[in-house]
Amino acid sequence: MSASSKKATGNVSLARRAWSIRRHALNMGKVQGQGYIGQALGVADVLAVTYFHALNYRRRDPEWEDRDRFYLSVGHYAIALYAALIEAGIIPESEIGTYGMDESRLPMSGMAAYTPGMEITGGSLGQGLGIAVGAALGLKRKGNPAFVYNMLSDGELGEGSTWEAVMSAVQWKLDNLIAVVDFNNQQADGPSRDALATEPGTEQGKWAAFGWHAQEVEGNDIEELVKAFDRARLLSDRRPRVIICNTMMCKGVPFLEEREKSHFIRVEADEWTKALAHLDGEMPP
Ligand SMILES: Cc1ncc(C[n+]2csc(CCOP(=O)(O)OP(=O)(O)O)c2C)c(N)n1
Ligand SMILES: [Mg+2]
Repeated sequence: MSASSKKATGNVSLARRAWSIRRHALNMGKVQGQGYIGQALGVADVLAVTYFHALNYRRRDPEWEDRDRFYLSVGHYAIALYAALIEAGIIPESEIGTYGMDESRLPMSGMAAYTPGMEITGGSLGQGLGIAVGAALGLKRKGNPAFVYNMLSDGELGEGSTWEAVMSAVQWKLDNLIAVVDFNNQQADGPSRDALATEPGTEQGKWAAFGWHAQEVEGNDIEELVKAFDRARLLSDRRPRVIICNTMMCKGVPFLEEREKSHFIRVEADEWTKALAHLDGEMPP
């Protein structure tokens, strides 16, 4: 792990951060008995590296002008982002019990106006990267050194608007833009690769062919993620960058990992207890 990641995480390891993100997500899911828990468990390692290694932000001043922006395109991943924002100290842990309730700042589908640290309202899939392109261009023109990170899902790679944004980012030489794809190979109806195949070639090859600096990594391997995030940030050419993260839905809770379909899951009351007990038994140092 690099020195900068130690600075960002204090004495807490990134593995422990990811573990806590999973735990916060399960505790929120438990409130409603259902939700997009598979995504939160799957992307927890990526979010730990994002929030505790890569992003520059101020916990007590989430709107600090020079902060790096993190744009979540996938509104239904809100539970994952809330878990990261709770771990980052931007949302108090005491709000977990309000998840999905009327008047809560943590609605099941993310709303930027409700939640500190949630920069955009995603959910209409395929819009996030276009918003990120506009923001990256605006920051550049203002001379602001911040980076824009956009987390998008593999399902969003089937949207034409995503590829318009991909081309625009190259046109504008947005070297302050980093796309992070959560490639869990799942969509609402089944595997993404069955919905719109990438062949011939690979996902990485496709982004590279459009002119992006493209990396593909094991998205549940923290060391690999740290290296890829560092490389994306420190690159000295003027291309936008993408990190395609191959993740496993429900990662970290074996009996949920085995489920064939995890887009939206219902979990019995005793299973939440079982899932949390499993995590408790695996707490990293
Ligand atoms: C433009 C648009 N079309 C359709 C939907 C409905 N929808 C919500 S989630 C989802 C699945 C998209 O794939 P992905 O984000 O990869 O799903 P996951 O990995 O979370 O299962 C769809 C089609 C939407 N929100 N926006
Ligand atoms: Mg998916």
